Amino acid sequence: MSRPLTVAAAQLGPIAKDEPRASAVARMVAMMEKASARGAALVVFPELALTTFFPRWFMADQPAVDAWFEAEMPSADTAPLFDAARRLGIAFHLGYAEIDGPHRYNTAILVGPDGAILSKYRKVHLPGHWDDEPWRPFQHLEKRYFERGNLGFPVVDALGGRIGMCICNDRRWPETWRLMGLQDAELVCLGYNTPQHYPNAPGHDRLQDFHNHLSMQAGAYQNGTYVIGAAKAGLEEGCELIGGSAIIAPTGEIIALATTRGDEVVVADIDFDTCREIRKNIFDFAQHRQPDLYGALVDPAGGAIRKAV
Ligand code: ING
Repeated sequence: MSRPLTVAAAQLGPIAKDEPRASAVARMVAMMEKASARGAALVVFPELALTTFFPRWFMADQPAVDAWFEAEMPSADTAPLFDAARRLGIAFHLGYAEIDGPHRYNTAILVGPDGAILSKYRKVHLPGHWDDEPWRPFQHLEKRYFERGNLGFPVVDALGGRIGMCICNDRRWPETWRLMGLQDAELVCLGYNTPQHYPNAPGHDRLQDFHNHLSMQAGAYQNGTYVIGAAKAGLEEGCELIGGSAIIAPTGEIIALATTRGDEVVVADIDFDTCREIRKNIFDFAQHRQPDLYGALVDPAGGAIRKAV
């Protein structure tokens, strides 16, 4: 049998520091309408999609930091997204900065076509640094502003398939993908804000787009899952962010690709059953994995295997 679904990646162009949430939300609703008109039943938005990528600035004052976070979801500013979901009968994935009591997370949610929150994920692999490093043309203070996610990597039954989520830097770590693959994920939704220039590796500017797709395509292929990756892209407050939003098949092939660095919707028809072509062959986990030999992968010491070599 086949389990078809039409899906969309909704890439956002730059969001200015002083752009109100309502403006970003209006842009996203317009893209939901475009995606719906093209038959999409799910739209994936970027990481921290409601505001500019604020971790690029050092802020000592916690109230100034908290102004970039959402204390409730939905709120008056974000309710139009949930209203559009119900009006259009379309699900969406949204990345945002979450306050949960004394805790702060880089969060993503999956919302159903009835506006119900079906799943929540909090970013586990937080890149960047903790303290003010003014030598950088722009900083990356996710380790300062967010706590490590505490919800694991949930995979839920939704829209006829098994859907997982991750966020940005998570996609670079194979553990992210395998933890969802072990839960039989058939679609992974993710958003990202990835600067073209990475101050720690100035020679890597030319590699950012390649590493973006390499990470998502490898994750898709090695776990037999579709991937929808949506960028916040373009020149945002002086920082050039890559685009390359893409929809990727379980074979690792890119089946839809954004070609601009602005607001852009790309759509593809998927079939969750296609995942079986991978997961019942070269990546049949039950047949071929050797987990009794993988202990070093979760050894907190980490270095044990080096001593063994
Ligand atoms: N952004 C970047 C990412 O992982 C980064 C951080 C860029 C890490 C380049 C390493 C190299 O795509 C976020 N938000 O994680």
